Amino acid sequence: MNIKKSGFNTKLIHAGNIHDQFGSAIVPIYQTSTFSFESSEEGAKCFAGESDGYIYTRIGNPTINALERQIAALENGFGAIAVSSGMAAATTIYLSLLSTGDHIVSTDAIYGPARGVMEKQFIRFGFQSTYINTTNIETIEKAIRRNTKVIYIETPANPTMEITDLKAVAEIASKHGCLLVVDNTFCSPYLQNPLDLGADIVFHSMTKFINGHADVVAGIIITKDKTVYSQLRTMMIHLGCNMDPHQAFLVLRGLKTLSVRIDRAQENALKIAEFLEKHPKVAWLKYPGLKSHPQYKLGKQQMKGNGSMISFGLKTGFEGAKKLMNNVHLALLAVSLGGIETLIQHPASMTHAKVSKDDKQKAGITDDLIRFSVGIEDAKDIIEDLKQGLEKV
Ligand code: LCS
Repeated sequence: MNIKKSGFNTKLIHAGNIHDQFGSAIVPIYQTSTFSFESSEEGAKCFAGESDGYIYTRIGNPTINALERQIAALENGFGAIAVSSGMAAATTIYLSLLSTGDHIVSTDAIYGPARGVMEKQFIRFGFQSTYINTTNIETIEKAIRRNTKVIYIETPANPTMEITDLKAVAEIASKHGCLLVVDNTFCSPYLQNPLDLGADIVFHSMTKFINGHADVVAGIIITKDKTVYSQLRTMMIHLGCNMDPHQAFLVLRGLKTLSVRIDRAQENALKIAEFLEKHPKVAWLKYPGLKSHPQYKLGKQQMKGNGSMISFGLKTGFEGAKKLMNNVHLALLAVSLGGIETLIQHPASMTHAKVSKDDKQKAGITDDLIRFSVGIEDAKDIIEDLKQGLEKV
């Protein structure tokens, strides 16, 4: 059977599998740091790239490679590089694609540290960055400079839920000779495939939907072509931000149920978004599944589902948000997202706390914004929890 031609769910169950001497149904954990060679000649061939035998786990490992093959298949990419976290994916990409004096244009409302590392750390290496609202395509084109090498998009954006038109940005990137990088964490490969829309590189914090069980921190980068793949893999090996085999095993296990988890979570999310939007204490709400979302139509075109992330604000602002967060019991007051459990958090004081007040304001990360990651519990219980919490506001 040609797994590349099979459906998404079949790929989820079978794409990464290996055929070992025991007929293992599931990819085992090859918990070894190094691999022995049959002979010195064979060892030399492995190092010369003339044999694909394993050498050392930082460079490659059967459990990790199984996960890489599987995610590359799900994103329709040439290959994938598993790394220790989503931030390791972002920094490996920055360090691989940028040299001193190069410039990047990026979505302003991205995961806080992915912006912070550029503006506060990599500025020392001469990397330049401009953060803008990428929902406005003209703004992107205006921000491009002679030295712009990369356009970096997060859609839907964390935490504003704004959606950027990937096809339109891909056209601009290609016109200006830039590489398009997309952080696809909020969708997972089940809901959005940026490489099919023209992106060059996609990455995920697998800590979120892909693993989905709030027990692993991990990341992965997928590329459309071989040259960029080799460049990124070499950087990962040199930085040493490889994944661990046990981590890969857990992600492989979580991944198998990606579609059933997301189907359930987004079914819940729609009910919760409808409940919140009608609630008299709610001032505004952004959820891609509701017509009130400013890019509702675009979301329907480029995403295969609405996802399970909601952002909203109360009429009582930050004071009300604090009261709600302190009075929900089922939803955990915690950062992270995309897991089986419902989470609530306050981006302005938590995930995006280090973004300056001014930049937060410009990016729409307002003080009243509450981010809600809907889990797979019963929707009625999550709604009941919110209802009683809102009564205390
Ligand atoms: N990209 C996005 C969109 C994220 O939401 C995160 C983490 C990362 C990259 C970084 O991934 P990590 O290194 O944590 O695996 N987002 C978090 C959040 O919103 N709350 O806690 C972590």
